[in-house]
Amino acid sequence: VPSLPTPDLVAALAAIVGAEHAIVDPDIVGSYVTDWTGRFHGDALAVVRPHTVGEVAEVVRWCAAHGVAITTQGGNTSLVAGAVPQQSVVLLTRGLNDVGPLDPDAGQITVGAGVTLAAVHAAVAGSGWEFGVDLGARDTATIGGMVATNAGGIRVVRHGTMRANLIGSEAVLGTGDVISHLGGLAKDNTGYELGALLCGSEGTLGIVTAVRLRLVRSFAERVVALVGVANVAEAVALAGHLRRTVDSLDALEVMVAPAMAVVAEHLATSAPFADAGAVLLVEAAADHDPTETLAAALNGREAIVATDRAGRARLWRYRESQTEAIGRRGVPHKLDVSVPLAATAAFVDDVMALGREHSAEVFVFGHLGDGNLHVNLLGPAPDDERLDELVLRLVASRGGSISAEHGIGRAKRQWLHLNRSPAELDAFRRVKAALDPAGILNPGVLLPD
Ligand code: FAD
Ligand code: 2HG
Ligand code: ZN
Repeated sequence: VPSLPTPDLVAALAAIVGAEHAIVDPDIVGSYVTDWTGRFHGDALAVVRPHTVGEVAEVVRWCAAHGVAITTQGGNTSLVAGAVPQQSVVLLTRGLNDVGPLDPDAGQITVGAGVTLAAVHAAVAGSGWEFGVDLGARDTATIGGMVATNAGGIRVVRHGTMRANLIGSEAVLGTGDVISHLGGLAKDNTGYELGALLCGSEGTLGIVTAVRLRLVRSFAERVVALVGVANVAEAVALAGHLRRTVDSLDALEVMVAPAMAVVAEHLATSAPFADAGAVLLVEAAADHDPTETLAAALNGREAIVATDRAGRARLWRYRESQTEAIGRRGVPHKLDVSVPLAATAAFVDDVMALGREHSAEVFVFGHLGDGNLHVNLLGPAPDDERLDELVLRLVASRGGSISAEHGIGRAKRQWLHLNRSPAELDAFRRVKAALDPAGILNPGVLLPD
């Protein structure tokens, strides 16, 4: 692999995508080599912006033939440094931005991989359908990146992750071959589900160029409630009760007290439920106002409730501003984990104790309905991973996953063995070798060396 863009590389990319989309200006290239948190930095040979699947395939074929690595980048909102290049060409997918049309009877839409999540929501708004996946980075994260990471977000408790909402896909494999399955049949058992394999593959098997999304019916009425509880154990118990009794449950999030305090400070407001050990954010959505159903399930607990759009958004700010609030305070180490619900309360206690022992600030929040906690550590230097290691080993020892939704990226691949057996890792490598025989797609991401 060349360490500088060679004239051959530049000329080849320019011939495929046009000179204005084959970028080697160091100032522009330099703006694509750092991750969203500012913790991880890389370097790139060039940036290439294809606008069609054909252009993507030609770029991949040229790079495979010449041993040049490609790092695919959508919105670069990865929280595990998955889109940070290392001596590679950054392939930007944002030019793959076709949208629609929406099939109103099937409840499906085909979109380009570079379309942002917010643009998908906007495209289906008012149709009676919605896209069932939503997350805080919606204005920047792309659909291709979300497939590649099998993104989760705030509606998984009702609609599942990207994998459950993907009905077909088109992608360019590491060979340059195009696989396309966008027909949108709800039932189609004709062999391997390659789209599902691409979900969570983090750009290591193929570059997703377009997807066919399954939509869910939209609901006219929504209610959001913030509920303070004494501690995480009570939060887990209440979450279970809500999942059993509220059929319109749409989101079930948690903020443990220090995380709530930091976001309240960031929003220049006081934390609701000042004495609470944790706060739940609950949303229900139905055809008829679900407030009474939710109130009955909360059974007299004190709650702050909003049904109008602005009021709901005000309550969501306590949850959705967590990432920004912590990022303003320092460069975080992000550990996105899931533990069995029964182990959640003890896990949080243990993580807090580890933080105290290592003089680190620990902020815990996340998608409690899915057993997914975001552990953010502030204090350790960007390259000091001792505390990360202790937390991830604790997760694994309690039967949890070291990555619930953000993926492995560059940040966690040294710990993948905590969750995956040698036989599984061997199977991963054989799949990789079959679909990307030259090993040019996202080397250094997901798979350990
Ligand atoms: P990138 O960051 O550009 O890339 C992510 C990975 O996918 C990389 O490995 C990249 O190489 C690969 N990739 C990108 N596009 C393609 C493609 N077309 N084909 C193949 N590989 C590709 N994540 C959640 O799951 N749930 C959340 O609730 C959530 N909330 C977030 C909130 C904030 C404020 C932020 C900053 C991030 C959040 N994330 C969340 C993480 C992030 O938004 C998701 O991982 C998202 O799926 C990344 O999309 P992206 O387009 O930015 O991908
Ligand atoms: C969220 O759920 C995101 O808000 C980001 O997944 C989590 O910042 C984080 O750690
Ligand atoms: Zn999350």
